[in-house]
Amino acid sequence: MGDEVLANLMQQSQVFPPDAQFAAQANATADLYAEAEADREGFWAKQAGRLHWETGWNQVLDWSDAPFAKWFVGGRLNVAYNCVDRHVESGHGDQVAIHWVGEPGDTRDITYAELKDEVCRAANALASLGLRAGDRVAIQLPMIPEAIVSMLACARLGLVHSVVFGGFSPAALRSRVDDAAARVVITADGQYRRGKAVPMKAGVDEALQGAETVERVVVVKRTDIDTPWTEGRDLWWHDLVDSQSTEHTPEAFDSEHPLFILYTSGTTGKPKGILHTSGGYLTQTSYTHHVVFDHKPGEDVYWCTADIGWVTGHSYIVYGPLSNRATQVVYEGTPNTPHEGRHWEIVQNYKVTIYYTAPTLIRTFMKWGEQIPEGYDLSSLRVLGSVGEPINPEAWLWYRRHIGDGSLPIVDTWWQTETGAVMISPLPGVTALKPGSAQRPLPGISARVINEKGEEVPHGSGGYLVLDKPWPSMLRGIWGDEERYRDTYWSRFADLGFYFAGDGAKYDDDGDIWLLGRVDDVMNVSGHRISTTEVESALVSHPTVAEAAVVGASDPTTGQGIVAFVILRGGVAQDEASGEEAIRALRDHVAKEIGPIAKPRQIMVVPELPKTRSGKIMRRLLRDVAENREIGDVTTLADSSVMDLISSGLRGGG
Ligand code: 6R9
Repeated sequence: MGDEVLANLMQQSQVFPPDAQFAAQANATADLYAEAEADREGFWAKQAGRLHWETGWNQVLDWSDAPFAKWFVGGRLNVAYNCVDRHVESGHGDQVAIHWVGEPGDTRDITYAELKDEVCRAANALASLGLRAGDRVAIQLPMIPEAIVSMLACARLGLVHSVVFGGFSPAALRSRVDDAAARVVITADGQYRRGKAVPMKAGVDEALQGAETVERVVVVKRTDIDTPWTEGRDLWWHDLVDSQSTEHTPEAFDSEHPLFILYTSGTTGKPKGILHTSGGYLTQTSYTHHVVFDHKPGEDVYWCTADIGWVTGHSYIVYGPLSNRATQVVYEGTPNTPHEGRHWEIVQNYKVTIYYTAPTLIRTFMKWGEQIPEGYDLSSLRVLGSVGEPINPEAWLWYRRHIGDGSLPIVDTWWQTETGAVMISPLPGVTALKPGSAQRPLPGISARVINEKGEEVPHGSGGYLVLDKPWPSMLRGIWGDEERYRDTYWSRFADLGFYFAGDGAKYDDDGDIWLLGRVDDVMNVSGHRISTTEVESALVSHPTVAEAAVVGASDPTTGQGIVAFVILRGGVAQDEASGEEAIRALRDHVAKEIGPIAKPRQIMVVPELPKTRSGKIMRRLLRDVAENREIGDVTTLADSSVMDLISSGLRGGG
């Protein structure tokens, strides 16, 4: 069954060959695959040539101390110089780097010349606090320009940033500050969220009580709310930074100099500080942003809707796009403030050409209805992207039809905090697209789907996704925990030396890769492996369902039983559709789409689903509901009240 489950969905899926006109101008060409295959290291060396190196490398890859990689050994560069100064020096200082849109409607356009000045001022400011290369700086900021400036100022000085998502709790911030022994924290007085100014600095103060490593807290003034203050420790950004010189000479650092730590969220236990370094990371983020999004500097207007608090924001708002001299939109707020057309209004106003978002948001847009985007001129768009979880074919097709004019390429990009940059994705203009499949490892990347024994599975079958060759932007470890690094990623297939991604995947008959979700999200029902994603896809393909989350709940007879939580589309009356009749129809629909074995044991209609800040559904919490347990830790939820809403709805509605 495990091998059959997606067959139905895959059979139905259509294939969309690239448009000839698009292909003719595309950055990517089909021969990149063969070129990289023939000489992988040579290929990456060529991509590293996209950057400015102060000193060239003498070895492309040193894998002798595997799983600890060194890329571009002996090379020296300054990451911030590559993202900012060199564009000014090449005569593009007047090009807008950032079209910033605040949630309340305030805006700022920042050119590369202005960005350079700001980054230099901030670097001088941080240096004046006594910070030295290698020191750690924690950053908890809303999506304001200072967030990007802070990251670049750190990179310029060789300081290691650790960005903590703006919505994270004081406890989550504290554990990250302690783990990295941060000397400075950069934050804001408050942030705008759904039309309201909410405090941020107060939470930081709570987090830092007794935090011994933190000497200074730098505070950006974003709102008008009252801000608690610790004299001698706290400094306003405008007092510290604005008066600094705009001159700052960037120092070149070793290619393997640490660039940032980013903690992965959503797992139980101590968060893992994923460590990334400079040369290899910037090479792969730059190259992938260029080929995967077909980005043309000076022509495109790019918009990645992620938050800088997660890896997509690091790689595809800051380092990839800026190293490629992108003009990009950065939006501070939520997609429905003040109205559900906010994103499309921004696309229309700034003539956005490349739009990169997450499936969860696409399904939210579906829920709001296509009449919302229909009210705007989206004709500037030419490439759409998706990241964060498997995109169900239904959402893919909606995205293409209602946002992409029925014709735009959609790149479904698979990667992880750990991989640093996109690993598996179609190439626009090259790949014939299949809705729901991430398709092929990018040129220069090697991935396989293998079974328990480490053997590659045949086409048409599923197994574990592994990365069998090192790549430039791979994590260099878990901060301060070498053992955990080896255990987590390299122990499962230790004999083979493969990196285990933690995702299940399968090959279709053409050898294209379909991601099936985390392996811990794979259910086992009567000995059959069924992916939560497959059942969710089937549910969402029913006209009454907007969004679905599926968990395997322990079952005395079948091992696990399938429990589904569904949000109904706007316009479908809750009581009518949650009636027995409608639920039976949904169960039958799943049986029809996948097979009777995939019929959910139980379907519950809910108003919301519990999600992390990066948009991933927290199935762990839904399993608690499905198994009638007390609900576990909710601190990594984007909105911690969601679980109350779900539980009370179920108690009320039965
Ligand atoms: C970039 C990012 C990583 C996990 C990963 C996988 C899931 C991300 C996906 C996808 C299917 C895609 N994931 N992109 N699954 N198709 N296009 O999301 O990083 O937050 O570390 O999450 O997200 O399960 O293992 P991160």
